[in-house]
Amino acid sequence: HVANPKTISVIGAPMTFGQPFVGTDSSPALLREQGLLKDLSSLGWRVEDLPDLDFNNICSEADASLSLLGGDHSIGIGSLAGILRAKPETGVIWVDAHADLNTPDISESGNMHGMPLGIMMKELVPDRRVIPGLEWMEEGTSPRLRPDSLVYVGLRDIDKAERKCIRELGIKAFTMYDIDHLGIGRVMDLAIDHLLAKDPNRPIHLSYDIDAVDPLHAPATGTAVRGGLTWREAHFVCEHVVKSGALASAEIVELNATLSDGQGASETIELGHQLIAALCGECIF
Ligand code: Z70
Ligand code: MN
Ligand code: MN
Ligand code: MN
Repeated sequence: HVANPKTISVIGAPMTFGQPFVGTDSSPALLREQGLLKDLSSLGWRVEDLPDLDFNNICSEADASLSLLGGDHSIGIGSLAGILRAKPETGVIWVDAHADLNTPDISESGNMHGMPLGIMMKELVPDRRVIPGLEWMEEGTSPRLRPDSLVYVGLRDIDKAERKCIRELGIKAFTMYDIDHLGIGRVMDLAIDHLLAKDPNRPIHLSYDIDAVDPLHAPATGTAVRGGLTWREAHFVCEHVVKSGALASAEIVELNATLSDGQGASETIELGHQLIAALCGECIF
């Protein structure tokens, strides 16, 4: 369990270049304006508020042990690179409607936010330095994510080539079908077991794309897909990962307040805020 007082480092990652819309860059400020940091302090955390990342100097690798506020999901390239460099044994739970397992070769859209996991897998991109902007990812010093160190939760919009990669690499994937079939409780038990069965002490990184949640609750995002997580399922994912005691870092991404009406935007930002509070132990007794 979380032994307080512990320090949580919060970093804004106002990235938009991974997809076609502006607006994801305002989300760190919007979350801060809603009093996020004060809430985390009142949950008993010592909060270290770090300055937003500067994407004019684009290559950056995240520090470990932190909470990142996206930004689009292409920030996952930097966060995974930093986290795996600090703790190579990290397991990743990727909560998303999408698999984000494309590579520049197979992507149908060319959008980088659909590629962070593809870029981390040696099996899919043997040499990342050939990708413009990723020259800093030297082989040997910038670790990879092993396919068995990843679990998906919430998938429902997978590209054909991604589907093939998930099958061939044997990546553990819980789709919305599995959540309907087994329930979110069983799915999260299985997801955490998959990562911790062999190494109960490894850290977990949670990468939470707000589009995993049903557009009813999170309409302000670039690629809303119907049939997503309910309000409670969205929270349960966070609460259960916290309860495992293995959570070391998390990011929340793809909040875009400009892509909905005022009410939809504030509901989406508020949900993001609540999910981060849940990750900090708000509802755990
Ligand atoms: C598609 C692509 C994606 C988020 C859309 C969509 C990827 N597979 N990710 N919205 N967050 O363009 O690669
Ligand atoms: Mn997505
Ligand atoms: Mn699609
Ligand atoms: Mn995503």
